Amino acid sequence: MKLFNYWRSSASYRVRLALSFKELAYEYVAVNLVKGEQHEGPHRARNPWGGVPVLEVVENGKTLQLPQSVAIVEYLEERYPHKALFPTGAVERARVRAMVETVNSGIQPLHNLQVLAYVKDVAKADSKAWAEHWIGKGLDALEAMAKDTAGTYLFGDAFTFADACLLPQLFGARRFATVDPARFPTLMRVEAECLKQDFAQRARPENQPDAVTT
Ligand SMILES: N[C@@H](CCC(=O)N[C@@H](CS)C(=O)NCC(=O)O)C(=O)O
Repeated sequence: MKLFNYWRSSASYRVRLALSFKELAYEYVAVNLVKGEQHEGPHRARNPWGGVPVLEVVENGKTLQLPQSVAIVEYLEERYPHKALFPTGAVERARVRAMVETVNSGIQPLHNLQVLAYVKDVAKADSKAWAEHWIGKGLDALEAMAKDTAGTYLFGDAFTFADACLLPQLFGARRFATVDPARFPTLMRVEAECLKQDFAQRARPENQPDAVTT
């Protein structure tokens, strides 16, 4: 498998966490979002939307490219069910998916690079205030949901896809806003727990080959 991704991309970080948790080997291919490589021809062919992550897999002898982190992680879960990222039980799975979507559709798209550029340059609005507003609203919702479901992790005592969305979202949030630990005590506790694990450390943005940390 090849993962086309970028060290600082939160959607890429979700997939790295899933791959690392399931102990699946992959080739890391960097797509530099700051240089705009996501919009260039070769990458557009992999993902017409023009973004990362994209997972390249071989199925029945054919090489395929899968975009969208949630679709990728659901594929990995079905293809490699060991070390499950979802609980058993329809209601339990729905609760995990609800937390995933709170991040995937309720927070991250609203502070993505292209959206912030549009808010600033076309809508002529304060993109920082915009990002802070939507991040705060989404994390408040996640904190409230987690209060009901959390054990060691966001849902019970096993790491799930919800946790693999939380870590990147907090990482992304801190680039734009102050994340007040007192406002999100459950999220902070779960994040600290996850980051004790080697698999999570391996997936962290600063530990990727294309990371720029200076
Ligand atoms: N829903 C998509 C979101 C992908 C996404 O927003 N990717 C960002 C990085 S986290 C990106 O490639 N942005 C490039 C750009 O905005 O130009 C997913 O989960 O894969």
